[in-house]
Amino acid sequence: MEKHMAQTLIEIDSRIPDALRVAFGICRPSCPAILRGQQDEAANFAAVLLAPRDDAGASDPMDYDEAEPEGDLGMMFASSYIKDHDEDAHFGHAEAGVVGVADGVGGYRKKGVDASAFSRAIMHNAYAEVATAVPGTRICPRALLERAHQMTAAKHTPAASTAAIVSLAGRTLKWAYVGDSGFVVIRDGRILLRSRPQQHYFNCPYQLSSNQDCNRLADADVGEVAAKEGDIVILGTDGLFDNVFDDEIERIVRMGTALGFAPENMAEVMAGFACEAASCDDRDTPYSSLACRTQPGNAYFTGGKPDDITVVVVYIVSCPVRSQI
Ligand SMILES: [Mn+2]
Repeated sequence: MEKHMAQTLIEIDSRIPDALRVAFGICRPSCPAILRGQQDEAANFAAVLLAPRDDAGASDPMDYDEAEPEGDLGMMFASSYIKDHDEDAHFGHAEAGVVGVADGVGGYRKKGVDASAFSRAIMHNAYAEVATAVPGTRICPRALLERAHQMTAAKHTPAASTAAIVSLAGRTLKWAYVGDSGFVVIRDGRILLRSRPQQHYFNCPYQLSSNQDCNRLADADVGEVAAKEGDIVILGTDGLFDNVFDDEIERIVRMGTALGFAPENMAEVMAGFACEAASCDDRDTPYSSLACRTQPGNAYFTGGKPDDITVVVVYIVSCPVRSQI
């Protein structure tokens, strides 16, 4: 079953490398300022790790003929969850090769409804389906999301939720999502592909609920891509993607990879960085950029969006790994 990581911000904060902090221009609000000498040291370290990639020697994709090894790939994953209103939910099952996130629509809170009810139930039901499936079953994210939605709606569960599920079926990554919970697939330090948020209008994502008039699975964005060993999938709610730009995600992943981060470290640092960005009021974020582009009167809006932040980090590995959170 999903496990809400009960880390405190201070715990996560202590594990964000100073080099990353310096490189991204964020300060540590809860700790003494880094001394100048240490800052220079951290900046130099960051410069080495975060140097722009030299693509001059990159191979032409059309020349790609590296022999792919036989056999299935596996996934290792870990999650980090930093609560705000505590309306996000997630699950994962390494043996089945599937992870998911959901984000309860906060508007229900104002109506006196438990805004986490649908997000938690749909992730619970998705996990229950996976856990009771015949071992070796290849999970179709769309079918799983549809089944979990049906089970959740059948009980007239209140509120609504966005959701995203990614699976590894053999050597293929598959996905399905509704709304602005999403994912990126990173290969060789670069985003290979990413989900595109589905919104009715600014800050109103597509959402699943028990109401038949709401969005349905027919609205889900689905797809698949051939996976490779070494690929990294970052699954997250909008608490991540509204506060962290794609190039920042790439740099954090490159730095974490260079430092030999396990998925746990990568998830914590990614979530911790998103949390700091969310609380800044003088940084550009994806949220502020979109607000500036689409909302009249917000031409100079800066800052992040405080929110629940869920990050699930998946490493694609050469052989199935039997572990789970
Ligand atoms: Mn959210």
